[in-house]
Amino acid sequence: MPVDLRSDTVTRPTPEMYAAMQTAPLGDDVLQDDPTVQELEALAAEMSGKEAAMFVSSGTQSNQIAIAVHCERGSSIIAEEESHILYYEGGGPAVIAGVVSWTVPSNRGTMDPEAIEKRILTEDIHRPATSLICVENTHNRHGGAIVPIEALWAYREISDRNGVKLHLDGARAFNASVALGVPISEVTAPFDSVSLCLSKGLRSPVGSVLCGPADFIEKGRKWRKRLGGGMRQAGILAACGLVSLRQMIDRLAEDHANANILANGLQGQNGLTTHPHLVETNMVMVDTVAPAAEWQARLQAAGVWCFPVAKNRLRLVTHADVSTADVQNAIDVFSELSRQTAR
Ligand code: TLP
Repeated sequence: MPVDLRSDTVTRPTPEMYAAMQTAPLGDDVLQDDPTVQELEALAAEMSGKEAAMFVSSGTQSNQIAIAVHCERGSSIIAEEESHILYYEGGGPAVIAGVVSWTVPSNRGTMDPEAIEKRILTEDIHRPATSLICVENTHNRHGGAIVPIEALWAYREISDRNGVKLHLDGARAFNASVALGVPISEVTAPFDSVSLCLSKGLRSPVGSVLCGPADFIEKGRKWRKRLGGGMRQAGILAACGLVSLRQMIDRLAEDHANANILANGLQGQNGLTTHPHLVETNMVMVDTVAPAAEWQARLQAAGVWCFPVAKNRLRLVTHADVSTADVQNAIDVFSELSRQTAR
């Protein structure tokens, strides 16, 4: 079996999930009478401390619905320059909501509040006025880095002062909550809306939840339908989401520990640089002297799967289907390839 470190999205459903799928009471969620979806939405709203929630097909759909609801066409959003919303969502903000995107650089995902405030455009006949600030926590392209809670509250202050909304791409917000040892509601509290993924570290096969005020979620339902995201007997998937939220959160600590072992095991290997002290959750970024695509191909041939995220950078992600023994195996494979490189 290969050691699959490509993403925490690759996990297979657990036996509890298969059992829950078989027995979940179902309805038609477009007609809003699927009890299992309703149960999941109520639980997600309660855990995130928001009024309401909506089950959606993916993290991408969740973020894009949030932007479309918060923003008038021709207005603008501010997002971190390496954010998933801008980097990996197919230009969704321009195509779907019709907004201009301004970027702000960051220190490993944490934007300087002043830099955000400088980017805010007030209403004027010329300007695409700012509607929304987007934050990603943990931050994917910054290697699973945590944006500290104090920074989140600083963003809230700016939002309030300028009358703009604040959205969290919390695809991996549970990783932040577990690593910080705080309930998820502390990570989500500063935000107007929050997207939480069930199909990353939490092992569901499909699905995310978008959480926020009741009127925001109501408008979101129309956007979800418009985007083709109205799912019928969706309770079969929501049943897995309930298992995710009830049983899969605490175990994320194991993924974090494995990422730490991995980073320490790779440190100092020839042709590679890792920074174990920067590993805060379940990702390890490895800088390579040779092109990352070459490393990827050699690793794949040796049974270790991962993705390059830049010309000379590989991303390794730990998750429930990667054990500590698998991590050790991956370290040994890297070690052998790195010795060959040295010869
Ligand atoms: N990220 C995927 C890829 O799209 C890169 C991954 O393997 O990490 N927000 C963040 C921060 C994400 O990392 C992802 C998925 C999403 C949103 C989108 O979620 P999905 O894949 O459910 O649309």
